[in-house]
Amino acid sequence: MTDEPHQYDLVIAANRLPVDRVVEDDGTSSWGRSPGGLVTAMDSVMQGRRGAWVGWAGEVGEVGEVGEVGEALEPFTEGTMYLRPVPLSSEEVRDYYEGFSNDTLWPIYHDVIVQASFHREWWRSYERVNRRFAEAIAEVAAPEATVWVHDYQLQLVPRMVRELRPDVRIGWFDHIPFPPVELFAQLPWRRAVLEGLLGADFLGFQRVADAQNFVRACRQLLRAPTKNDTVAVTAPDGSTHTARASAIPISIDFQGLDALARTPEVRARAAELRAQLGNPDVLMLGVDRLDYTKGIRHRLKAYEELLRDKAIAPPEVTFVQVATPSRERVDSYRELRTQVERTVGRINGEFAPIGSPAVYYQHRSYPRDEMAALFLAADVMLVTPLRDGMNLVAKEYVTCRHDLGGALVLSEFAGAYHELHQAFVCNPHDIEGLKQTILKAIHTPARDKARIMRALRRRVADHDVNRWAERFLDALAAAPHRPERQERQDRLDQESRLERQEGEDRQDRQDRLLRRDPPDERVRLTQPQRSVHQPSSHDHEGRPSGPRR
Ligand code: ADQ
Repeated sequence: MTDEPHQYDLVIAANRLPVDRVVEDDGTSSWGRSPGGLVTAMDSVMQGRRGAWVGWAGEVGEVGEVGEVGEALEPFTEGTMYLRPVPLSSEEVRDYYEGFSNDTLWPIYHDVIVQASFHREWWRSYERVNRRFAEAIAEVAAPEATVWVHDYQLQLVPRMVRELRPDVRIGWFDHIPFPPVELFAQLPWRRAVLEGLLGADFLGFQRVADAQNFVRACRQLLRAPTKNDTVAVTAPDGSTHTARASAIPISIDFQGLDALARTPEVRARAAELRAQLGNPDVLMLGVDRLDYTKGIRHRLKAYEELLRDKAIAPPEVTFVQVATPSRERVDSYRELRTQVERTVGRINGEFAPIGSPAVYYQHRSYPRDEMAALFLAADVMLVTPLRDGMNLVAKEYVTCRHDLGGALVLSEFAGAYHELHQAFVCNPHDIEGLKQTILKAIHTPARDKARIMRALRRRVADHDVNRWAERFLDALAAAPHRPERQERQDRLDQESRLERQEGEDRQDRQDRLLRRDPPDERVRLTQPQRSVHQPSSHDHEGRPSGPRR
């Protein structure tokens, strides 16, 4: 492939290119593909097409005049994909990326868990970088190509591309939540953002509520005519089109990860990890980017209280928290790191005997096989975000549990909850409820947990990342109409859900009769206990456990 313009019929645009620079021992460096579901999915949809990916390579240009960018990296080919780097200056990394994307948009789109910062120079940088992306896309896209733009860093790109290349079909996918209009309205540049997005023919969101929030924002803030999931758009030049917004939840490469977790090496490593941790009865695990949206502090608070209540104790119960370094130059992230590390120190200082930490804290990244081993080793996976677009960790955990072991504690504020609602569901703001849910995840009988795990795995296997990508591209091709395949599939999904529900209800009734569970038993914390205690089959809201919700 060469870098001749206008020849790629599928163009992906995302803030980052799917590659990382790999530095060898002798100091030479090359580009290696970064692992991840998105890349796998894009690989599969690019089969038989000429595909290009436009994004920042993570290299920072020289400090200089605003707008001056470092030496542009030459385009290159990786596997089947043509990669077109978009250069950023260090000021742009600061203003467009760390500033506007991560300190203005990120907080607003995540329920303002921390205060958003508004700076006009950040906005100008965001506009400028979005234009650079749009120009690069317009340059590589073939006539009538499909352009798929990803995420909140590139919300102005759809309209800019439309103006430059009215012949192409434009889709945008939102990896994070789209906020309710009351929060979105705080953004001083709210109109420009909505107008930017409305350059797309189709907009995909993680949840139905996100798509609805977007359509409502268009109606209320732009006074745009809307009908169900569509918005009628009139551009400044008088041209019109209809944009459609719908939920298409992202997923992971189920087959690939499942196969990895079944390898003898990963199984052996999982056993080795447990042994290194002192073979606890219960190993709890948290895996997150170190981000205030992930609810790490709430999780630690609940865990600390359980230790104080003597409901659990090391070495029988222990907790590994893996926190990937993230956005370390943004103040709120630095503060979070300090708070988390202080709390971990306090918990270990107060509750852990010498040689048996209550929390193992790992502030680093791991390769995929090590992550798979950790997932396979963990009895209870704590996914407790305060707000999360999807949360792939929840899906990765159940994918690795081919042994049907383990229990997933999942926040109802993660997009994943809408697909994995059979998990041990919690509201992370309710510390008492979170404690109860953790205990319930520990104590539910293995047979019931296996049944839940089977249902969760089935969902992820049926809705993997390839299916997500296909659904998105189908929806984009058919927009503003619903694709036929989607309508048919929705009908099938609903039928099989109803059938499954009936079967599970029957099974649950039988189980209850056999066990004669009292209908409203709660896990009690009042009796001090050394470690693991009596199982209960009901969660903190008194609902029966199992795949019913
Ligand atoms: P993120 O907020 O980055 O993504 P998430 O969905 O949890 O979050 O994905 C994180 C990924 O990083 C997972 O694949 C996980 O395994 C990996 N990871 C985490 N810690 C790691 C470590 N220490 N070492 C190695 N790998 C690690 C955004 C949105 C999410 C949405 C995704 C995809 O915020 O809500 O699910 O995009 O759309």
